[in-house]
Amino acid sequence: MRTTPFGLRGSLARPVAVTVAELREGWTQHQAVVTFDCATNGPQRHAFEGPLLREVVAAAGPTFDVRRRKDRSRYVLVVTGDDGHHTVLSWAEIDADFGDAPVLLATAMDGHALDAHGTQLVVPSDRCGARYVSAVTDIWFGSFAPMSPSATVG
Ligand SMILES: Nc1nc2c(c(=O)[nH]1)N[C@H]1C(S)=C(S)[C@@H](COP(=O)(O)O)O[C@H]1N2
Ligand SMILES: [Mo]
Repeated sequence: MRTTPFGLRGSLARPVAVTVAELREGWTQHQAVVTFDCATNGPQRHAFEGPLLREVVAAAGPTFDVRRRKDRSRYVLVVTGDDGHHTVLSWAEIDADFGDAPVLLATAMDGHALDAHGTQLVVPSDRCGARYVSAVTDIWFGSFAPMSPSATVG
């Protein structure tokens, strides 16, 4: 069980450690009732509550040029759980100008507070459960350059 905060790091002006209590108090809470499927456990239905991931990351000061959509479209997030399970989202999936997915960092599941367990990533648009990372320990935000740039970017 986790009582420690998760780290929010990467290309951010203000990298921070954030507790579930801070997620609850610092941002508007959104609700999502979701059904996701798992190859081994079958379908699951849960009610989650928590802030939008994009609002929590925005508060940490992403270093992209917020006025330029092409710049924003190059960023990704890597979300890691305490067992090492990790998954990737693109910033564009959750950016209101692109996919606008209401991805949450849950503070409660089915009415039970997640303070002791740690926050859980909630991806309501996913049909598969794999990205519902629980007991989150780290979120990394940043971008990659293509390994062998073959064209001028800009
Ligand atoms: N930290 C962590 N979160 C995780 C996983 C995991 O292995 N570790 N498995 C994912 C998968 S594959 C599914 S289907 C959902 C639900 O898994 P559960 O039935 O074990 O709760 O949790 C997701 N979140
Ligand atoms: Mo799964």
